[in-house]
Amino acid sequence: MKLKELWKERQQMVESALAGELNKKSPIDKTLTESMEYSLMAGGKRLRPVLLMAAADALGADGTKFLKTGIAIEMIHTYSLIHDDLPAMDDDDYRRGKLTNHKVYGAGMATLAGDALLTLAFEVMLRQDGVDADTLVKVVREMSVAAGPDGMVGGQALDVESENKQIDMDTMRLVHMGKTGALFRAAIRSGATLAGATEAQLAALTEYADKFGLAFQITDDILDVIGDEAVIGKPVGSDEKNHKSTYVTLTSLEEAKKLAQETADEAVAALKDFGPEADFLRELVSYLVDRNK
Ligand code: GRG
Repeated sequence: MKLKELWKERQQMVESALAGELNKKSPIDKTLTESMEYSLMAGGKRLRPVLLMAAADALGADGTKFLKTGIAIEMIHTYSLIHDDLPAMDDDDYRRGKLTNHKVYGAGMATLAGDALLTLAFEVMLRQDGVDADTLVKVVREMSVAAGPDGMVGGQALDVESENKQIDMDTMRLVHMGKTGALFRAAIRSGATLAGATEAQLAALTEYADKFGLAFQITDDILDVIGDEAVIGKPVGSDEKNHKSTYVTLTSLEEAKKLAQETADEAVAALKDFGPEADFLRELVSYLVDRNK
């Protein structure tokens, strides 16, 4: 099956499984459920669950068996977006093409919707069937470390502290490794762990994940600039919303494009010992670097 078809098929599985989790609830508070559903079902790319399943596929397993863990990581990701958009953080009005959660439900309810998605994610994860308890504990640990102070929240905190400051490349890398990289890494390592990866396979897939995260971030920075130039004619490096340092502002547009391609090639090279079962992972990283939104 071609990349786009497989991605679409898996995305649809994620959509149904997420909807199923929310429908099951007979909630204490209906508005909270609505607010969670509003952001969760707002049509993200579902990249993290798709990666989780693809990592398991790469080891010859059927990745769809691990859909439950996939939707759990999507819940963690959605929580982070809701909180990132809050007035106390980025104060954004739009996300995934819709008004942000706090614009619709208020900052208090949006905070709670994020909290609820984060905690629900761990309960859902523990309902992953077909794996032994030791494996499940490893996955839960992987996810908690990735989402917490040594991962996503740590990266976000460093980002908040770096606002309106000139930061160097090392600090920016630390921000991205936490904010963006940690969940990609957890998605791929969890999929691999669920599928029974050996130490060597896990190490290779971790290398792929880290290169994937970096290539994704550099591309995001490039698209930010290209989008601004195309839409409002701003010159490169002039996005002063938060005086943010990006791969483009710290190097140049050309350098950033080169780095994104090199990093994507390194991600593919990390999979050299895998067979055709890993083709989806190989194609996905190239597709993301070449994307235009
Ligand atoms: C509030 C704890 C906390 C963390 C926030 C995710 C995040 C950290 C901030 C969002 C801002 C941002 C642009 C982060 C960098 C990359 C990123 C996570 C982009 C969004 O991911 P996609 O493209 O989004 O997978 P969709 O909507 O497709 O799911």
